[in-house]
Amino acid sequence: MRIDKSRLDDANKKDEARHKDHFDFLSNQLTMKGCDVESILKKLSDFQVAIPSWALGAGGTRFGRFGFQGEPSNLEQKIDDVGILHTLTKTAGAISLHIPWDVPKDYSAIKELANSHDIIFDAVNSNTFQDQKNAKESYRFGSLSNTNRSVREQAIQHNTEVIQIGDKLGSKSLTIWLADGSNFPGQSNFQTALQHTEDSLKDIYKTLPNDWKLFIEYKPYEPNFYSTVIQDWGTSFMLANACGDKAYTLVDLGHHLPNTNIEQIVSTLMLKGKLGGFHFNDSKYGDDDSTVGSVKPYSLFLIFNALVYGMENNPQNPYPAWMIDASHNIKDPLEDLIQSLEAIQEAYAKALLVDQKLLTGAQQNHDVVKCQEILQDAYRTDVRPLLEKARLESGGAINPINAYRSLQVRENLIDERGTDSVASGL
Ligand code: LRH
Ligand code: MN
Ligand code: MN
Repeated sequence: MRIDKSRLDDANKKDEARHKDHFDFLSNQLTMKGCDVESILKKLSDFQVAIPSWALGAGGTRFGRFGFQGEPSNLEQKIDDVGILHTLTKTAGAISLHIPWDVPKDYSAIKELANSHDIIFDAVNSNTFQDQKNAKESYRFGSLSNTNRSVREQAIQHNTEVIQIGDKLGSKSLTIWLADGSNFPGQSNFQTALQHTEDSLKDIYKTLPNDWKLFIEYKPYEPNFYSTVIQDWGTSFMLANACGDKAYTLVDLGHHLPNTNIEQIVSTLMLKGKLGGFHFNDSKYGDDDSTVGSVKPYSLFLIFNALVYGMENNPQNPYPAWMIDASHNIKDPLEDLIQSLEAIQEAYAKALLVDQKLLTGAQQNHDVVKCQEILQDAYRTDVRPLLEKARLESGGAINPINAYRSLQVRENLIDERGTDSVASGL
């Protein structure tokens, strides 16, 4: 289904007067403080976040999965769903595919479909954490780190095939996340596992087209519960350096032990020009993959403050690839993604309000109180009217959740796809 522009305009009419009132008030306040509102609006509309093809259906846990009616059951329907998100939010202009969950059958038809929704193909993701049908070797004891050469070769080969698939779609990056590790002390030799991983990554890197990037994702635990080969940003950074200039670290917000200072990691990586990609989600305990900003919105703001600083001051770092990596066990996945997109834009807008010059001055004067005041003044500002304005000017919805509900998008999807469609993925 596609959202009809005139119906969206009608939905917006209900919110228009309130929006104008709120925006005018905020815009005056910000202008009086010396903010350039127009430039903030432009940055907000330019900010696009890729939607992972695996987040469009209901996720699950090892204890069970509760399906969601009207889920997309093929790649075409997933792209249509991202189209819906993009029409409403104007922030979801890209999709990220996981291979082999979402291998296109007809490449030109898929590209045409994505194009018709104004969607591009962001990073492609390889999967060596599950055994694939008819595969010769098993990843039970690891993939790129496996002690068995033919398992490593199969995993390397899979990654080069993923690059070829991405290349046909216009993707420009490959994300590798390895589940490799061990479950029990003594099971694996840390040095051998790391060396094999580095050698395998270098083999994959050799096959990367010149204008591509390789993103190396890290994670401290799960599915392995004793050790993970690429457990932290330092290991990823080291491996990226060993591969070369086109290799970068990818930060997934859920892949840190509790209370890790992620904004500091972001700053270090950007200073060294090695922050390549970003996976947004939120968590209370571990890799919970909850809605972005639902648990720790202040942390998200502090991370964005580091990102904005890096984007403005670190020309050595490429513009990062943004993606949501979340899973929705009980919510409507599309509503959840709309909430995530809103939280991302909100944290970004707040970070853009931080007066960096004033902050640097306060830091140099060791005025600790002032430093905190500057950050919290930005954080406490209700920036939602800015988001509404940016969306409205790009042709989206003033309030995407309200529009989604009043246009009965889910009901229409259920009519089209039925009540028991099932999405592929986790
Ligand atoms: C691992 C991860 C990684 C995978 C995705 C499905 O936890 O974050 O990015 O590709 O989840
Ligand atoms: Mn991830
Ligand atoms: Mn994860």
